[in-house]
Amino acid sequence: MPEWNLKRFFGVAPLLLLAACGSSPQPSTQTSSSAPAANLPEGKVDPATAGTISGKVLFQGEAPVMPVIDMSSNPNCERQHPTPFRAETVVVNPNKTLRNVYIHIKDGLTPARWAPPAQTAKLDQNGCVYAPHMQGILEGQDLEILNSDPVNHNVHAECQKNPAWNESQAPRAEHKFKKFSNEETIFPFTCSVHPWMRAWIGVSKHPFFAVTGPDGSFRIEGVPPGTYTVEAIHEKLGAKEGKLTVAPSGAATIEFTYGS
Ligand SMILES: [Cu+2]
Repeated sequence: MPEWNLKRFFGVAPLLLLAACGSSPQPSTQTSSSAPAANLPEGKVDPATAGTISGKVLFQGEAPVMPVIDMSSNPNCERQHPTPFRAETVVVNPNKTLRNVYIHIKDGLTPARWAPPAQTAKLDQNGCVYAPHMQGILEGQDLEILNSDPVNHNVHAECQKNPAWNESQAPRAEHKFKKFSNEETIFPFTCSVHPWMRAWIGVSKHPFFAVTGPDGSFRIEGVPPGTYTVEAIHEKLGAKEGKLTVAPSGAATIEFTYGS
């Protein structure tokens, strides 16, 4: 399971990222904070006062049954899935929580320029499925795109706040390295060869984001004390937000509830 953590910033681990494949893109949702970047102070975390934001994304009602993806048009894709692969547009975990929800601080942070981590984020194409299905990256962070498959893919970054691009990638070709300079939550990656392939990326100005995993929980470490608007964004079920206050060295919690 790919995992990106914020060790560089906070010395603690973190974020849950999961692989999958989905369908039906939604319009991008743009976050609010926008300040001229060049003159901003460098973002720093003071470990003496930093706190955490954690919580869960719940799902009420009957979990939708995702369709099995028909990969019969390409046996090299199909044979990589011994059991039928289902779309992961809406993934409800066994504990009635929702996976692949992008959570971020939408508002309330002191404007700052956060340096991207040296660590690359990764997006793989494996079994003709993008993995991870949903992830967050920082503005300016390298996104390393792999094709682990024996087939051609065509990676299409369908951004709106960043220049969109569409490039083929041959089987086990050299990895692509891409950056996104503008905050954008969230936009899809598609593949022009395999219409079922879809991943989502949230580009953040700051490192305070997470993605819910197989237990529906999330945790954001190293948060400066303050009062924040926290937003949850699901690719199909949309955005929700809530407010909370992180006390010095405090642990704030928040829950979001979606339903069918
Ligand atoms: Cu493809």
